[in-house]
Amino acid sequence: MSDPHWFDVAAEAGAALAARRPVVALESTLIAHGLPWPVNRQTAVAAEQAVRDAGAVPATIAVWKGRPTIGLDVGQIDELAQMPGVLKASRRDLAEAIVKQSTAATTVSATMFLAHTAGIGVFATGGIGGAHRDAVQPFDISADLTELARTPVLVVCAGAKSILDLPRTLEILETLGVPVVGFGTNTLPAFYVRESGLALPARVDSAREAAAWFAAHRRLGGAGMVLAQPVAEEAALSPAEFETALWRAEALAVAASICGPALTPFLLARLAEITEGRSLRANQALIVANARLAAEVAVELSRVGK
Ligand code: PSU
Ligand code: MN
Repeated sequence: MSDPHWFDVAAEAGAALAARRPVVALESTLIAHGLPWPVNRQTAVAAEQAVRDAGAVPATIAVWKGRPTIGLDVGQIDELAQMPGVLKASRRDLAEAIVKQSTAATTVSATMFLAHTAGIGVFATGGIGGAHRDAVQPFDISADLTELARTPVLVVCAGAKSILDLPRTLEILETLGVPVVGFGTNTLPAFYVRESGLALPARVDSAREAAAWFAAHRRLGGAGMVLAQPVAEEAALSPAEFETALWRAEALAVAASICGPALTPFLLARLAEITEGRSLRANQALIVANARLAAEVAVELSRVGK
C-alpha cells in the first residue's frame, strides 16, 4: 500500500499534500454513470471550482488506462464524461481495472480507498450507496458502507441516495461504527429530498465543528465518517414528487431485471426522465455544495494540523 509506483498523483495535489495544504478528493462514478453528458462534465468542473474557491485543491480520482490517478486533468474529465462503456469500479474491481489496463470510474468505496492511500482525508460526493430496497434488490448493499467502516476518510454528501432503504442503511452504519453527522440538520438528508424524517444522533453547524468531530473520531481509532448536508431548498424535489417518480423507476428496473452495479445508474437515469430533469438539477446543486463544504472542512483540519 505504501508502494508509490502503482498510482499517480497530479502535480498540484501532490505539492499540496507534501506541504500539508488542504486537498479534497472527488469521485468519478457520478461523472461516468451518475449524470448524463454534458451535465456530468459541467458538474465535475463546477465541483473542482467550488473546492478551489474555498481554499483547497481538488483531486478527482479514477483509474486511467490501468493507473489509479489522484487528480484527473480537465482533458481527462472531459474524455471520461463522454466515454462509452466505462467500468464502474467499487473497491473490489480496482485490481481488475489495473490488470486489464482499463479506464474505470471509481465509486465512493474505491475513491475513499485511493484518497486515503494518497494521504487525502476529506472527500465530497453526491450521495453514498447503501442498502437497496427489498422489493428491488434485497441483498444489494453497497460496498461504500463497509469501506466507511475501515478507511479513515470524511465523506461529505447529501445523505444516502433516496432510492435506497434509508432506515436499513442507517442501522448498518451504526453496526459498523460509522458516525453520520448532520450539517445544519437533525435528520438524515435524502439526496434529492431535503429530509428523510430519520433522526440523526449528531449535528454540527459549522465546518470547524465538523473538523473537530472527525478529528475526535480519528483519535478514538475510528475510520470513516459521513457528514450529511441537505440539498439547497430551491433545487430540492418534494417528497411526494420523488416518491411517485421512484415508484415508477423501480417498476421499470424490476421489469427490465436490472441488478448489480447497473441498478443505481439505471434508477438515476429513469428519475431524470420522469422528473423532466428536476432530479438532475438537484443532483448537480448538491454535488457542488458538498464540494464547497468538504473544502471548508479540509481547510479547518489543516489548521489544526491534522
Ligand atoms: N452520488 C451521485 N451520483 C452517483 C453516485 C453518488 O450523485 O452516481 C455513485 C457513487 O459512486 C456511489 C455509487 O458509490 O453511486 C453507489 O453505487 P452502488 O449502489 O452500486 O454501490
Ligand atoms: Mn450495489
